[in-house]
Amino acid sequence: MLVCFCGVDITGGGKKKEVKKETGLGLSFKKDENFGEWYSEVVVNGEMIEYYDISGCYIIRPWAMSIWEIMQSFFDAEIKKMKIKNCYFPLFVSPAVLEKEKDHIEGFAPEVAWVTKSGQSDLEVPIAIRPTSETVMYPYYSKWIRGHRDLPLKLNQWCNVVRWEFSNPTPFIRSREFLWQEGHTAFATKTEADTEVLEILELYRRIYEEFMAVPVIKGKKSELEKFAGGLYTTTVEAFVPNTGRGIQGATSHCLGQNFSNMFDITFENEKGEKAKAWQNSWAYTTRTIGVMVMVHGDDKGLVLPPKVASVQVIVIPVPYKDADTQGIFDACDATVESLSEAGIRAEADFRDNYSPGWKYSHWEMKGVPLRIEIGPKDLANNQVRAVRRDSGAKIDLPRASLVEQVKEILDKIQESLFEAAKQRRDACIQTVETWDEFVEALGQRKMILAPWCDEVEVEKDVKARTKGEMGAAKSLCSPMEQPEIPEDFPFIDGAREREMVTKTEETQLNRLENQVDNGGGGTWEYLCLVKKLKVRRPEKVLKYGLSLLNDSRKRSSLGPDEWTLYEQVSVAAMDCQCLDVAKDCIKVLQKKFPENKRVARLEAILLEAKGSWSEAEKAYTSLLEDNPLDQNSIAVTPNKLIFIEQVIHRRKVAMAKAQGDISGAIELLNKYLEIFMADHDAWRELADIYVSLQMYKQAAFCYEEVILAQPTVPLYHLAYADVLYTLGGLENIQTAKKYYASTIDLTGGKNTRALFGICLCTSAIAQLSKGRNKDDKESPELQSLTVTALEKDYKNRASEKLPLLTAALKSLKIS
Ligand code: 87F
Repeated sequence: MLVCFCGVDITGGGKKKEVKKETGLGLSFKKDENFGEWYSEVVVNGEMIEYYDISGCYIIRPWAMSIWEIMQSFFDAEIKKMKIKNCYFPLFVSPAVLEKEKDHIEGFAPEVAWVTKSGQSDLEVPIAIRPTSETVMYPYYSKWIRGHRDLPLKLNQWCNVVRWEFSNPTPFIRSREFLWQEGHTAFATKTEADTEVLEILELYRRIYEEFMAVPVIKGKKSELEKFAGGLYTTTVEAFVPNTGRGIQGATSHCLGQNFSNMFDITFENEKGEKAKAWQNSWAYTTRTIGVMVMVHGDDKGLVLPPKVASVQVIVIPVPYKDADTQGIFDACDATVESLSEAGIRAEADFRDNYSPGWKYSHWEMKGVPLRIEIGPKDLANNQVRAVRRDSGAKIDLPRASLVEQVKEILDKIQESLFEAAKQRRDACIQTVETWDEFVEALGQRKMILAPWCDEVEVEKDVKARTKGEMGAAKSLCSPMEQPEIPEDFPFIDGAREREMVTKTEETQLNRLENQVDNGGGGTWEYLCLVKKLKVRRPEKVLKYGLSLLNDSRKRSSLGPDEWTLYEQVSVAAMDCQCLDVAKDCIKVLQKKFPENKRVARLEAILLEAKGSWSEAEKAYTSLLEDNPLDQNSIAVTPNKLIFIEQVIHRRKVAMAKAQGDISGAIELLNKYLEIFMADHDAWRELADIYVSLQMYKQAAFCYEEVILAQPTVPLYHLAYADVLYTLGGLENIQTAKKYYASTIDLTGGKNTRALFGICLCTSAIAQLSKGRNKDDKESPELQSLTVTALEKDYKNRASEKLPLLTAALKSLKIS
């Protein structure tokens, strides 16, 4: 998977500007010289924005509002086709509901604006102004959704929201109040929600590409950058070449069941069971307009794509002293009329206090796509002169075919604005393979496509490492359309667990595997798929990979992929203990890439596989020495960007474990964790080792770290609770009980082991707190609730074992 990266934080000119009276004489800043100032000037002189006396708030003038309305009509009609209905919820949020969502609001809290007074008197309870409407709407979703027939519930509202931004306000791009549409939908199934997320994302792409003529990349946000309250976030990302920054265009989130949990949005399904709704939310804002201005504007001012321009054609009379002024004016009128009749938005500028030259600059500043000039010569020749705003090209058009030709030109302008913007953007995309290339591209203000693993810690680390002049790098998205990876020697990290494989992928894999097994061809595709999906098929890879490598004609037809295959086969061979084959493959790679660290690592793994422990250790150590921590030490793989030391340290741990050297493994892991504290996998591994050695105290400490890093994985809560319970003691058992409870919470009430854990804890606490003060004691209601839940679970899933449970509970003295 490749991911788009770029420096963070798009900057326009935010400060309140010394606003000049508009003279029509042009801009005082050039786009390429002072982009921020240019932007502020262009939105003001183009009559889109007026600055206001509250920082971060702007007046949207009709010239910009009409663009918003055009997009609004498009989007509104499209969502209505999807049976989404408009509604309007209040602007104000009570603190009580806001609090309900506090976990995800937490990071946003400083941006929430509050009303604290009416007149001179303080309000009894301050009320918040909506920064987004989840908390406003979802309590009513909970009320309105009862049964499966109430679903789907699909609402949208067009409104304003307030987010008290502190960083550099910029008109349209980052303002404290902005306009948006926010869609909030609820479904009975995840599949329906997933489908809608993408349908909406496609509409957002169309807004940018078809209306704003701005190319965007559709993709999925990383775990770090997604909306924390949701399950996953999809996005359209635009790019502003002048700043070298990507900019989030619009987002469509699948919220999963997080909010239905929080707000109790449940329904009775067809089977009569209680189920939680699956929710989405999605929004685009007036930022669209700012991005469009940034992408297309030039040193003469705005450049509007015809599809969103409220005036597509401006007709300007050019009378000379002795010319037939009335004739020219009439021709202008007639031109506007025939264009308007054909549905083209045309106007004439008859003002007599401005010269034609002044008017040219004025309408250029406002970005009108096409100017039509009509002077005496045009009148005589029964033609008009058309001038394109985007290219400045001048074309004489016979009046007889005016409408068709203007239509055609407007279409061409729309198209070429998009094409030109795409070319400029594409020229700024850089695919990188190494950390050095990454840093270099970042310095050149490129949008970077980098191999990526989507691990929060790695992204945080990339951010930390790139802090500096350019602004730390953050990921924009993982594009949905993945380019071919142009690597001549990709690297497979065999040590990693495989990623999730979807049902479709699995079907495809099995189909291809059958085909290859039955001699139906497709060997190379099969090997590629195995690699792509990171599934383990060492025997097959070995068999079919070797069949390709041993056939010199087939092998050479692979081109640079030959090396990939050698590597894939060598890893598979080691997995199958065919060490001679592995050795041969690695030899070929050594010859081709003599200094390559990845090959060196393969050699080290081979030594390890052969049981040459001390040599392997030496090899790893020398790899580590070549790669001191503070140097550029990110290793790039086709699928992930990871730190080579990290890989090697972990490898050394694996080696110690394989040798049965458990205390060595513990020592290595502890050392490793001193450096890579955020590697929760390593904490988990260490915890498991401690549990196997019955060193529960140490294990508990490790699980605390694991849970800190991944607070929503029920398995870790359960493991931690088990360890604490085993440790014993009132305090530990009380904590254990909390963690059993959170396991139940996180699994939606479906964890029998945790339910039983609660019973155990309850019983133990009752024993341990005999004679203690009341607070330490267990409430009988909680006991009976858990017992009931457990019994219900047994009844549903293994009713024949119910007597066993009853007996067990009895022995615990809690039934
Ligand atoms: C600022 C203040 C308070 C973003 C905020 O993207 C809360 C928030 O929840 C907040 N800034 N967000 C995330 C908004 C998520 C989501 N809401 C509905 C969307 C689409 C529309």
